[in-house]
Amino acid sequence: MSMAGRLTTVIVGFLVAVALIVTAVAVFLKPGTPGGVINFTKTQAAGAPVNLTVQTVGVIGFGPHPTWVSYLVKDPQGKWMHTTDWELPANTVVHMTVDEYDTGSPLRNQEWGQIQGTIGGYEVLNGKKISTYDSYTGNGVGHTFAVPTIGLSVPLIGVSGSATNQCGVAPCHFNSAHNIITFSFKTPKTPGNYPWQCFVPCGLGYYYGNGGPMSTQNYMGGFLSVVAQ
Ligand SMILES: [Cu+2]
Repeated sequence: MSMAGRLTTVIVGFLVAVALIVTAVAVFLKPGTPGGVINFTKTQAAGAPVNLTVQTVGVIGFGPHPTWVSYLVKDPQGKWMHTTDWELPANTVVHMTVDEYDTGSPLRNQEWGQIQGTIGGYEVLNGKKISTYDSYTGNGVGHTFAVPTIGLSVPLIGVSGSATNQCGVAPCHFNSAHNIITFSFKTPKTPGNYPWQCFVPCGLGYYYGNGGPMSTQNYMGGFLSVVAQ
């Protein structure tokens, strides 16, 4: 092969490699589309705690309802997925982290400001333990993470509405205004589908705020699919 031919082969090979890498990175960064269940039962030894990381966003920015509020979840490979059905082992501690990117407001029902059903009865808000949150102070509450059948209810504190670095398209990252909320809870002993939801009527533009994302799978509610170990 001539020098020019070899050079062309090397350049074409290099460009193909770059294109493959760029595509792989783009696919990884783009959130997964809804559907199916994200399985958290295989990433740790039986009986070991599960680490579950989710984010709440004020505007999802893509898909059939780009203006809706939503939850996203980080799958065991570290990719953000737009799926709210999570498979978890029964009778197991879940260490949950919520990256909260939405603004908040005073709660219609102050009961939702109580942290209930977590191990120790508290959540950790940006490194500080709290057992209740007065939504008339600070930035108010954006959403709650609640599993009524196991008595779990955790307020997710909003970010400042005047922050200039609001997240516009999910998945959001720490360069946007956010709060980090952590807490732990134990999954039930009995396998089954346990519904979880947000109780803050955050479906803006819908009747009493309870339509749209509040009543649609993969936005403000989903299931803990609890399976035997
Ligand atoms: Cu909500």
